[in-house]
Amino acid sequence: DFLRIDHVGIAVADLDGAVKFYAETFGMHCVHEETNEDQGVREAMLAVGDGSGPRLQLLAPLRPDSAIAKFLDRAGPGLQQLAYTVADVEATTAALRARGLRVLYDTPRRGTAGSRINFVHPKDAGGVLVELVEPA
Ligand code: V0V
Repeated sequence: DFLRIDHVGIAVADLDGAVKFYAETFGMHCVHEETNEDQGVREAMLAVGDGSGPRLQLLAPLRPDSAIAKFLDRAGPGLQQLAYTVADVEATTAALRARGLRVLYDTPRRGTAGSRINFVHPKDAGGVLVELVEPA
């Protein structure tokens, strides 16, 4: 089951520049930064307000063949994904597959801060790349 919105992911070309823009323009600060070689991203998590709600994830590509680099080439910077917190990523994957949706990985991969993640193909979810996040 989907428990809540975990984060909203935004593709950016320049991570440091984007973090600075969000801080200076919207007063949001970075609470976590990490490089994920498997996903080919450098990412920053920003808290909104008191940080109790969903976060904003800024995603910059590490390499030209990464999902974020392809997204930037095709669509330019902007909203790339909507991520939901789930209790059990394998169970949610099985339930969505049973409903005929394509979930990308056979085995969950490593996401932010040791979470386990998977993705629903955007063509099977109304044009939205849906990420499933089981927190560490
Ligand atoms: C592609 N499409 C999208 C989209 N990416 N639509 C909405 N939102 C997106 N983000 C559309 C695209 O416009 C094409 O539509 C069609 O999908 C192409 O599908 P495809 O040929 O199967 O695939 P690609 O090569 O465009 O790749 C799309 C997928 C790829 C979703 C398969 O981006 C992927 O594997 N994403 C999962 C991994 C990821 O996004 N990692 C970065 C975040 P038309 O033109 O045919 O109509 S890492 C992360 O979130 C972490 C670490 C974390 O949260 O912990």
